[in-house]
Amino acid sequence: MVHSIKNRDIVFVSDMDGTLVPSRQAMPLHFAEKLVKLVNGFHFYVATGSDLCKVKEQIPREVIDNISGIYTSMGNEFYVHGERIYKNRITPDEILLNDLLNYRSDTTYPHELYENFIEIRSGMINFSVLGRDCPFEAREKYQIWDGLNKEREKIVSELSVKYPAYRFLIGGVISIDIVPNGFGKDQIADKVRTLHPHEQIVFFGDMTEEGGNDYDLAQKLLKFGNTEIVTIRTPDEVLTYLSNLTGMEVM
Ligand code: M1P
Repeated sequence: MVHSIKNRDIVFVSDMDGTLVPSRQAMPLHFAEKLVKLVNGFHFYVATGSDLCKVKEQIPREVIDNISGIYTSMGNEFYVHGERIYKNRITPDEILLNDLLNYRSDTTYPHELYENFIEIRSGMINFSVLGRDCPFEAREKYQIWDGLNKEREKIVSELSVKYPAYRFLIGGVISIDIVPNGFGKDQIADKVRTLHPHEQIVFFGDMTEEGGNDYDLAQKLLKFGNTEIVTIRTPDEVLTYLSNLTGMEVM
């Protein structure tokens, strides 16, 4: 059984927040067990805007140890079984950082704000007007408010015009991922295609539409060809897809 799966020559690449787990939540153990069974014999990579610290909070060790690798911080770091293979560095633009401070002080969001609102990661910045150190209830409250008031969309469209050398992307539910051109998730397409020049690549992502932080990666993979993009609405859809493909009943 495992032998026939290995011969299928498919490589999976999957976003994390909103795709394998609801944003910033931990993967339940029963989900992790099913995922490990379903991807046994395949190459499976995680491609996330988040950093390793958050990945470890959300993805059980059993999954991390059994998949091919994890691209974190939009592909600016790469880990295999927890060991770092490379890391990119950038020097954040001071004027841009100042603009982010102004968006934070000028927000019309009517509730409490929290700390850690500019998180500088390898090769990228994550900006959240609300602040990353918020409790889950505040995250939900901001998500609803932002859905009505479009604060993140407005920031993205203004900053995209002012800083054409950067990409501003909505990934999760409270923040914006910011990368200099060339340091975005699309770099993961180059890396995975180089590692697997002939295999079919299947990409799972929830933000594959234009403006979402999976879009550039999806488009680059499509450009290389021999790729399927699977837009995910809930993590169970990943298991259903894998289950249908492998013929394994694990639901
Ligand atoms: O992958 C994109 C982002 O997903 C989450 O965003 P939020 O906190 O806005 O829901 C986080 O994991 C964030 O770190 C990540 O960049």
